[in-house]
Amino acid sequence: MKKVITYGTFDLLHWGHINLLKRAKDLGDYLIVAISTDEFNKLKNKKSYHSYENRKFILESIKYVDEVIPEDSWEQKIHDVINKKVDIFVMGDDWEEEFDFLRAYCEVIYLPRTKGISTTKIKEDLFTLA
Ligand code: C2G
Repeated sequence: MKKVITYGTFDLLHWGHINLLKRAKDLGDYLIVAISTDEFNKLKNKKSYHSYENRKFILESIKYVDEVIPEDSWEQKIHDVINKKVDIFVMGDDWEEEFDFLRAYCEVIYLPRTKGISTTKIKEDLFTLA
């Protein structure tokens, strides 16, 4: 069984996220998503609209996702890859090269980001619509 892992906040879930999750799952048989906790979001200077619990609940309902774990530090990735016996680490290419150190432990694939949508764009568009 080929195991894939990816990390993110996944706030205000949109089709760009789904496109990432679908392509990540298509690379293997089992997809783990490490979703940023509210505390870790602070370290990323991100404030998500949905709480960790609700973002986890939403992600667990997606057919491409097999397991959701918390992401609460930058340092956990090697631990996760080893302990979860991950074969492929996947991220959108806005993170290109950032996680190449993981190549010592698993395959690293950066997938093209989906153009025209982002959580920031949703917030901005709604603000102007209000
Ligand atoms: N993404 C995408 N296309 C978009 C928007 C997002 O492919 N239009 C991808 C991102 O590249 C990322 C994933 O969807 O791989 C989740 O995006 P975010 O929730 O914004 O994740 P981020 O805050 O970048 O967190 O340790 C890694 C970090 O936790 C990544």
